[in-house]
Amino acid sequence: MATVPVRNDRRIVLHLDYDCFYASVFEVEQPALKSQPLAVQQKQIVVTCNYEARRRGLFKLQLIKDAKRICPEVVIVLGEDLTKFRDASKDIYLFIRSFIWGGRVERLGFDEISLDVTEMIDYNIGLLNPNDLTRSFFCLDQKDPTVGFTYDATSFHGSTHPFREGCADAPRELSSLEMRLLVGSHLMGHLRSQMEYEKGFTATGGVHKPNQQTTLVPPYEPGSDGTESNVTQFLDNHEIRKIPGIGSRLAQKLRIRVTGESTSEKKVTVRDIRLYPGMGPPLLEKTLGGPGAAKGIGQRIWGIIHGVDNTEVLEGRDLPTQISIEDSYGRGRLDNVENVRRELIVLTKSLIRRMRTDLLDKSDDKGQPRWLAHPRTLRLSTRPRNAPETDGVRTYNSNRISRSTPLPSSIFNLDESIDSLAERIVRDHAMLMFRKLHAEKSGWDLGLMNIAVTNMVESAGDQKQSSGRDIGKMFRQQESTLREWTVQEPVGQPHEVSSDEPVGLEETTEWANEWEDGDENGDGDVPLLSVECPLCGAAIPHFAQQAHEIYHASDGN
Ligand code: TTP
Ligand code: MG
Repeated sequence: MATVPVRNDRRIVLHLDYDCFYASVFEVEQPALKSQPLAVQQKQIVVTCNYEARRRGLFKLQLIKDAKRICPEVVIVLGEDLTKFRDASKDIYLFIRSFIWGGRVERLGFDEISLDVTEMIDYNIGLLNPNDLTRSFFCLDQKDPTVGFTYDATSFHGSTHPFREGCADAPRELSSLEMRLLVGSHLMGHLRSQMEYEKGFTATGGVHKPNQQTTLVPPYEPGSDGTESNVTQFLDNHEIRKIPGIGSRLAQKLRIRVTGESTSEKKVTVRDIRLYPGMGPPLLEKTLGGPGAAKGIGQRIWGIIHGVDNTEVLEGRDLPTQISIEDSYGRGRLDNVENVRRELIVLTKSLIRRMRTDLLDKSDDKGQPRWLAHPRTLRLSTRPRNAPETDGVRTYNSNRISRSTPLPSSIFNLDESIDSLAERIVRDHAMLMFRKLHAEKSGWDLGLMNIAVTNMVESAGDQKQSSGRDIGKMFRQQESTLREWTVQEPVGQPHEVSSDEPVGLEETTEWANEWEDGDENGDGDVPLLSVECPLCGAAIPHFAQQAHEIYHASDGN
């Protein structure tokens, strides 16, 4: 059998998932809602509901009409406008990040964060007094030993899996992985309580929801007597789709591999995959690899189903790497040019509004607001519907096609109204891209359109221009050399649908380091665009440009 990947046990990474996030945003605004069953509606769907509603039988992604039938007293609020969720998400993220040394705090979507707290744990392990663990002090600030909280280091904060009693009479080796996890569990407890106290939001650490935390304790390796590791015991019965990092398309390919059926809806568990004859990284690579798949996907998924994920938690950025707005359209709604143009204007207005919210620094109230970053590329993507087959069945096309063009600099003009800017950008740019994607005047029927600004370049701050050269600007001047390009996304597993899948209006702001499932979000498949450095000629992907600028600025090369 293939060997299990080696886990980096030096790291302690905490993971937080906020409870019923969109619903909580409304509850924080109006606390009276807390005691009522509350559902958040997008299109005809409950995107989330609070736990009072869940107690009465409601659940995420239920149809509104079913929710009303099951719980007629449900309070329904509209959640189409994502602004308040985005703002709350950013606020909580910055709050949590302010506690963490080294800033390795990564947002995964709106309501999940990973925190690499290794340095804080190592330091605090060093402060433990082995003779009196019950009155330990967790120091949150190396410069000020009085900042922190007291805790009992003889037992875990929250639950453990499997259940573990405190260890007062069975002291652990202080430097052991288990002790480090124990100290980490207290930090997690502190962060969760601070977040609730200061911001009004509860979160779950680990798996048991809501407002709880669980530490999966060692041993993480199988015993010499053949006993399974706690990781395997925990993961084995889970359906593969439930494992973070295995999205719907990967899960479908795995199901087909294991069941031997060309389409399969059968429940397949982690154990089914793990013990499938011949299973290991090469077979996973063969099953899941291919155009558009992440490199080394076999190795990565093999690690994940063994509970090993050594992906680094990267430092969060304050600026997104791209912003995109999309909507889905029922059959027949986007089958002529005039409707397309009208919808593009709607999307482009949202896009400009979002750019002005996320990319403008308005803190300097004396002068003009300043653009913190300039995206350089405008991208249009569409998802055409497949024509019906000869038997009349229409297969679902999950592939998007895209075209990009340099972003017109007029989009940064703050004197022009959003309405007139949007009309001009659609007329002069988006419609041209659209015609290149769909040369035929009709005969297509689009299920989705997405307009995005990508290829973000942060504006050089004053301190970074010490060499007198603004190479950020020089990079930007290369816009003219950026050629248009078309991406055909990799072919997924088409599945038959009887009606259009209900998808809400989606605004996506992508942050560096976003978890790339490679399948849920079409954007993940678009290759990174590199730009030649005007000074040294190296090909620099957009996310590395700022670091490269600093490199040149600092050594004077
Ligand atoms: P989740 O973390 O899946 O859900 P949640 O935070 O509401 O509930 P839980 O307590 O179970 O974690 O998603 C976070 C938010 O994302 C959720 O509040 C609403 C939104 N969302 C969508 O927009 N579309 C979706 O398909 C899902 C599942 C969630
Ligand atoms: Mg959540």
